[in-house]
Amino acid sequence: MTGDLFDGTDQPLAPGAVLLRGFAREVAPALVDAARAVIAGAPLRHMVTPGGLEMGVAMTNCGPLGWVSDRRGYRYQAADPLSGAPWPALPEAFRTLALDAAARAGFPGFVPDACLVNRYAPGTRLSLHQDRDEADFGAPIVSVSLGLPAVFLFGGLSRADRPRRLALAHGDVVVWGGPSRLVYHGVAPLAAGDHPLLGAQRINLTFRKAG
Ligand code: MD6
Ligand code: FE
Repeated sequence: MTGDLFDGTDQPLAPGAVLLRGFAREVAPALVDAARAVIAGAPLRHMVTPGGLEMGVAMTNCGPLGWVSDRRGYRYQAADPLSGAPWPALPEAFRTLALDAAARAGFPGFVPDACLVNRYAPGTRLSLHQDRDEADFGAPIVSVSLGLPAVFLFGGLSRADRPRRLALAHGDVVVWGGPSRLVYHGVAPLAAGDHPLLGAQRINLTFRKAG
C-alpha cells in the first residue's frame, strides 16, 4: 500500500502528545524484520497479571530492560524470566526510529532503554491503563503500530475521562510525554484482517526510558 492522504500530517492530541501518521511507514519492513529477530531470541508469551489473569496481548522485550508481569506485580528487569538470559539487544532500526519520532514530537535526545513488543491477534484488546512502572517520567513513550489497523483509545489524566478513538494504521507512531506522560490509554478489540507484511496480527513497539 502506498502513502495515505494524511501521511506526514502531525495530529496534536494534547499538550505533549501527538500522532505522527505514517512516520514509520518507509522503515516498517526493516522494523518487522528486526521484530521477528527479537521474537526468535525471546519468544512472545502471555504474561499473567498480579490478579492471576492471563493477558490477551502476547509480549516480549528488547533492550537493557524488559517489562514483565506476574503474580508478584509489574516491573522492569534485565533478564527474560523464561530463559534467565538478557533480553535481545535493541535493534539499531528501533533505536533510530524512536529517537527520530520523539524529536519530531518535541522530545529531542530520547534514548530508550526498554522496548516492549506487543502482538495483538484479532479480538485482542488492551484495557485503559497508564504506563507508570518507569523510573523516569521525564522521557516520553513512543508507540509504533505495525500490521493490522487498530483503534487506539487516548484518554486523559483521569481514568474517568472519556477516551478519544484514534484509527492507527501500519506505520503510525504515537508519542506522549511531558504533561501527557501519564494519560490513560488502551486498544479496542482488534478487527480481523490480513495485512500484506504481517498477516492476521498487529505488532506494537512501545519504547520507554524505564531505568
Ligand atoms: C498500543 N500499547 O498497542 C499501545 N502499554 O498501541 C500500550 O499502551 C501498551 O501494548 C503497556 C503494555 C503493553 C501495551
Ligand atoms: Fe501502555
